[in-house]
Amino acid sequence: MIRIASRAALAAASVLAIAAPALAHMTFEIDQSAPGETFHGVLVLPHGCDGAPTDTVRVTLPEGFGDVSAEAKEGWTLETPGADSVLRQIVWSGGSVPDDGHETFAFTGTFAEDLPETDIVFAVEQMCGDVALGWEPAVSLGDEPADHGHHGGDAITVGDLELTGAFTRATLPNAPVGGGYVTITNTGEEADRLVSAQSSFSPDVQIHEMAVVDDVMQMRQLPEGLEIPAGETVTLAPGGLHMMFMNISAPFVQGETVSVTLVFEKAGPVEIELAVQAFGASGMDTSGHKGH
Ligand SMILES: [Cu+2]
Repeated sequence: MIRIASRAALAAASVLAIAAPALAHMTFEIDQSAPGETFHGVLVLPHGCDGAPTDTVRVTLPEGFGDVSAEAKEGWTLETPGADSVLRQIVWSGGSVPDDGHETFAFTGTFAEDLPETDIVFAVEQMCGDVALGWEPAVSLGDEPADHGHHGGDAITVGDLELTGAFTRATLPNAPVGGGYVTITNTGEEADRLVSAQSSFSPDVQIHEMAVVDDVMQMRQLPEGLEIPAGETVTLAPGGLHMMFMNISAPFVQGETVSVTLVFEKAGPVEIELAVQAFGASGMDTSGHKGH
């Protein structure tokens, strides 16, 4: 079904776009709402997929978000869910946003009256050909601002290393792989190195980077591990460096945790708990992997 948003909504989106800062992450222009309220969501593309232009933006709507319409964009095909659709997604496809273009994608809907006053996450998939990036912009339905930090609990310290914000994302029932993300700060005088990782969820947890090969961004294993330079912070995050749980033994379920032991050359082993966030982008976990 194709729907065209009102002229007023388009104008509002354009005005907001001018004020948009260059974002490192995809967030909503306005991320505050409340149960029972109508929400106008304006997403700003932070960048393309490491150089490649964006050709599809797919928003998976959370439970309790209804009466949805979306802004039609010239040069793009727009699909919005019908009233009885099982798959509740808004998809803009067939267009092109260059890597340095901060284009906006806007939609409107209403949050149900009975939703809790917490953060509501919209899973957004940004596709550039075969490559996908996953984003989880959140809207706060309470008094607290929406949390974009993926806080997975308190900081864990091992040797000179401090680990914070450990998380992963829920996987689909038959997904073969899952990702893992954490921020590692080296407060010491010497470089350390993440050499391996082990988890009961996977027989083979690898350390991956994103790299452009023949103009296509791919994930690839870092066989030598990952250096954590002295005095610096290294962030494993969707779209960049990450742990990759190969052949996972069970799906990652939102709200649960996945424990993993990271082994550092100098600091030694440390077990951390990855908080499982909402399902993000299935394409990111598979389409970027060539040769697994
Ligand atoms: Cu990977």
